[in-house]
Amino acid sequence: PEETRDLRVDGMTCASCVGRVEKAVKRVPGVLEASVNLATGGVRVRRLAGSAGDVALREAITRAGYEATLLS
Ligand code: 9UX
Repeated sequence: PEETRDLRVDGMTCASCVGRVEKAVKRVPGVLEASVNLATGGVRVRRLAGSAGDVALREAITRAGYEATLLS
């Protein structure tokens, strides 16, 4: 089964930021899809249930140079 996580990402200001964040999150094992909403500063992640941990998601975004907060 799949599950969805929403995170807020601070520091994204342009389309390249969106690409960086999506690419970074998609590289986390178990992640199926990552889509950023630049207007809201959110990223919705679809992943295999019980795969990538929330910490791994946050760290991937942090390593890409942005601040991430898990919302749900
Ligand atoms: Mo362009 Mo977005 O440098 O940080 S990638 S504003």
